Amino acid sequence: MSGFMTVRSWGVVGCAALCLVGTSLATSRAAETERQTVRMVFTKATVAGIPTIAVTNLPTDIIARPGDTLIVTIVNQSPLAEGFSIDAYNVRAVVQPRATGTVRLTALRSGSYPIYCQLHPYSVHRVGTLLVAP
Ligand SMILES: [Cu+2]
Repeated sequence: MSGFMTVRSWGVVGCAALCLVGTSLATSRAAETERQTVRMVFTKATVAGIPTIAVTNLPTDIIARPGDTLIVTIVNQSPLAEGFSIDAYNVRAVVQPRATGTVRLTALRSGSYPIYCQLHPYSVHRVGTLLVAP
């Protein structure tokens, strides 16, 4: 990224050629390791007079860049074991109640991938997204 900024700082002289060089440098950046922490937050709610629970991953969505490695630390604040799945990367973790787990994804590919709990997929969770974009 710093190479791109250096090229851009030369000004508008020869902008077309320089911008092409700058774009090339920007897209060929070295892969990095990105870290994200997701907290699984447990709440009690009442729906139509019926006590129920909800578990929300915060942040719900994760954004990362292609080619990078992503390390996600999952802090489970729920009194239940919770799952953390991303099918496209064969991630299917289970984090015990009040515990912390880690998943590692390498060579990220552009696209959007659902993040969900495989233990309670249809009831108490809101599905999130891993967005991989330049
Ligand atoms: Cu769950």
